[in-house]
Amino acid sequence: MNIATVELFVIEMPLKSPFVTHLGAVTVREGIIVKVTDQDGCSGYGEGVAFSTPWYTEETVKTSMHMLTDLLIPLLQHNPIQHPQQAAERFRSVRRNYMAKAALETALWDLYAKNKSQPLAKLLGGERAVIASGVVIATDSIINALKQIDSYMEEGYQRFKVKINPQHDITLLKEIRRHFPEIPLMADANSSYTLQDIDRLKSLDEFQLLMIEQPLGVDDIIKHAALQKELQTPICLDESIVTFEDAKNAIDLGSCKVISIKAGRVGGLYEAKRIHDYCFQQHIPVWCGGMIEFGISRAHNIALASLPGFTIPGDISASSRFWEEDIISPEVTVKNGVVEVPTESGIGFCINEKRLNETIKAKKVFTF
Ligand code: OSB
Ligand code: MG
Repeated sequence: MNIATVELFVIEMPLKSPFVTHLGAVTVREGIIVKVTDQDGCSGYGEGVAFSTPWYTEETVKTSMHMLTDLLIPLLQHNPIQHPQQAAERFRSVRRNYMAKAALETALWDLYAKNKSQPLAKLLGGERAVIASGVVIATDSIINALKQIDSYMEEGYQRFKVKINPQHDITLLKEIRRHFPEIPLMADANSSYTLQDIDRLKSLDEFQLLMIEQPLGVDDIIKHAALQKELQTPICLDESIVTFEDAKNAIDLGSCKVISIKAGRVGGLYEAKRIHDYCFQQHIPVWCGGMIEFGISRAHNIALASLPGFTIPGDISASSRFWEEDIISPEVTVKNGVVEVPTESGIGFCINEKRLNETIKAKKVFTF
């Protein structure tokens, strides 16, 4: 891979409506777009999915920019790589900082696939022509949750996820089940419970949730194993799984029955695929998580979710779920509950340059 330049763009866009969890509200999304261009003028794109503040993981836009600028991009300069996997392996000399790594690594995958004239989905081993689409409802108002479910049902979404916490769970789920007894429903706790809440968590079994996502500590796998033994509802881990080893340990210990895979959370597509492959072999279903992302990361998610082990609809919604206008063209759309996997090479979407330019706050260029 003959890299000529790497460009970083810090971008910012308001959400159509606030995304509310017990950890706070996201109203404006900052992100990083990585553009890697080779000596033939071909470009690959990646997206850094860390937030402005460290509410979901420890990374932020600023820490990602530091890692990319001062450590990760220099690891590629003067020492070319042949394949994106080599970048993933080389980045192991930098501890953690998975979202920063994924921003650059995913751009390399797009470029590599384009150079091979192959859809990224195919290159990763994807087999699906379409992927099932789910959507997240993140509001502290029960009325709004019901209204949102109603309108997302009309848009055809196949699976609904609500954010819960010990102050906002039983009443919310009761009301949802009263209005929508049959919908495929799950709940994401974003680590808001402890083992002391075990009776409360057990009482959620009556709502026939597909799964409960990350009920306990962000880096716990031990207590989740104890909890899973007591719950009928399958536990899905999100925050706790940041490496292949975490996924293996969680499965071996019985800490979860499902895993949400996010390329950003695990350092890129190479690690995401390794986790997928292990889960597939162990008959642990996986689904692709979301990060309130822009179109580039969304496109990478679509490619990843085309792999055979992604048997549960993920948090891959339409561009219009969050944005007035996305930075890719065409935008991601959901029709009859599915998103089409592009057949063009790379991520299979073009950049909406006009929209991207409107959103850029800062820019850095690195020449090789
Ligand atoms: O916990 O899955 C999560 C968004 C940002 C950070 C963490 C999470 C989420 C979501 C997915 O719930 C939202 C989406 O992009 O659809
Ligand atoms: Mg989650």
